[in-house]
Amino acid sequence: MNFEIPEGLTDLLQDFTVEVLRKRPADLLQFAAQYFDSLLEKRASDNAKSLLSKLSTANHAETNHVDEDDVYTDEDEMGEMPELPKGRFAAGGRRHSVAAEKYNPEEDTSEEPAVVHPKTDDERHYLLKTIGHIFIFRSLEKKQVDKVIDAMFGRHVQQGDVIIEQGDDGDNFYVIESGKYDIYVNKQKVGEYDQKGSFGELALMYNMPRAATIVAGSVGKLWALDRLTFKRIVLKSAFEKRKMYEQLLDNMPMFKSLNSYERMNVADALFSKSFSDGQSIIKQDEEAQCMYFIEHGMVRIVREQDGQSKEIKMCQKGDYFGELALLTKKPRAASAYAVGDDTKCAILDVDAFERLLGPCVKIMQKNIPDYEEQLRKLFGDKFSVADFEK
Ligand code: 1OR
Ligand code: 1OR
Repeated sequence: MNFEIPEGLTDLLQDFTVEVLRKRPADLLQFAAQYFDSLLEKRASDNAKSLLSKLSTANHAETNHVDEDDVYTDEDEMGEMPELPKGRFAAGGRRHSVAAEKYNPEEDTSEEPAVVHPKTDDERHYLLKTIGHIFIFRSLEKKQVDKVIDAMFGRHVQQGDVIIEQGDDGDNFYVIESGKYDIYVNKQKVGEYDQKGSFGELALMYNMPRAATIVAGSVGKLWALDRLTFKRIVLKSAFEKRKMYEQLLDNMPMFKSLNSYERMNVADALFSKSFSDGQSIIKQDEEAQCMYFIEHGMVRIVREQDGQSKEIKMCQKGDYFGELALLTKKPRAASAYAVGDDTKCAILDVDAFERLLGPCVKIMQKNIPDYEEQLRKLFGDKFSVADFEK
C-alpha cells in the first residue's frame, strides 16, 4: 500500500520528540496535549499579528500611494483629502487603555448578565430590519438577533463628533441609522459612510487597537453594541466566516485590487452552496441575482444558440463565473452546471457585488475580449459581446 506523508508531519514529530527528550515528562500524554495546544495558540497569535501587519501595510500603501489603475479610492467623489477635524464624541464612554485580552471565541467566562436597553416596538422593528442588511449579523439565529437588539443603545451625534479614534481600544460596534461619517487612516480621509452601514468591528474581533478614526460629518444617529455582547454573540460566527473565505479570496487574482479590509467585507458578504453532479447553477437568459466563486469541484458553462448547445468553458476551483450579467446588466449569457458531486461555490449577491466589487470591475471587464474570441470561434461572426452589453 502507498501512504502519502502529509507535509509537515516529519518536522512536527521530530520537534515533539526533541521536546520529550529534553523535558522527560512524567505524564507523556498530558505533555503531548499541552505541547500541541501551545502550537495551536502560537499559530492563532501569529495569524492575528500577520493580519495586523497586513492592515497597517495596506493603510500605508493605500493612503500614501494610490495607483489609479489598480486601487480604488473614494477620492474622486471626495476631492482633496481634508485634514482630520478636532473634537471628540460627546456621548462618551470610549476606552483608551485596556490591557489586550487574549482572543478566544470559544471562551465566555463572563458572569455578567445580558445587557438590556429598553426599546419601543418601532425601534425593535427598525433594528430587526436593519440588522438583516448587516453582513456580520446575517448568520445569527433569531434568539441571538433578539439579544443583540436588546443590548443595542441609541446615540445622537453632532457634526464633528469623533466616534472612534485610531489607536484606541475598542468599546462598541456601531450601526448607522442616519448621518454621514468620515473614515480617516493616519489622519487622511480614506472613505465615508452615508446614511447606512456599520463600523468598529475590527478592534473587537481581533483584539487590536482601532484601525481608523471615524468622525461624524453631519448630525446623525447611531446604534451601539457593547464589546461584551458583540464578543458573546457575534464574534464567533463572524470570525469563522472571515477565516473560511480568507484563503479563497487571497488566492484569486481579481481580489488583489482590494485592500485587506475590503477583502474582509467581501468575506462577510459571501455564502456557500453545494451542488450535485449535473445540477443547474445558472440558466441562460434568466435575470441575474448573484455571481459565483468556485471553492471545490468544476462547473461547465454551456451556451445555447441557433438550436445548438455548446460547452464554452470548464471552470475550476479558484475561477469565477456569473459576473457578466451583473457587469452588463443583461440576462445570463450562458448556463452553468455542476460537474461532480463535490461542487461548492461561494456566492455574492448583486447588492454586495455593486457595493464591494467596484475596484475589481476593470479586471472582470478585461475578460470580455476573451469571451468575444471564443464566441466567434464557436458561432462565427454573427455575434459579438457588444450585443450583450447594449
Ligand atoms: P475598528 O474597530 O478598527 C475603526 O474601528 C473602524 O473603521 C474599523 O473597525 C472598521 O470598521 C472601519 N481600514 C480599517 N478600518 C476601516 C476601514 C479601512 N474603513 C472603515 N473601517 N480602510 C478603508 C477602506 C475603504 C482601509 C484603509 C486602507
Ligand atoms: P453570466 O452572468 O452571463 C453565465 O452567466 C456565465 O457564464 C457568464 O456570466 C460568464 O461568467 C460565463 N465565454 C466564457 N464564459 C462565458 C461566456 C463566454 N458567456 C458566459 N460565460 N462567451 C463566449 C462563448 C463562446 C459568451 C460571451 C457573451
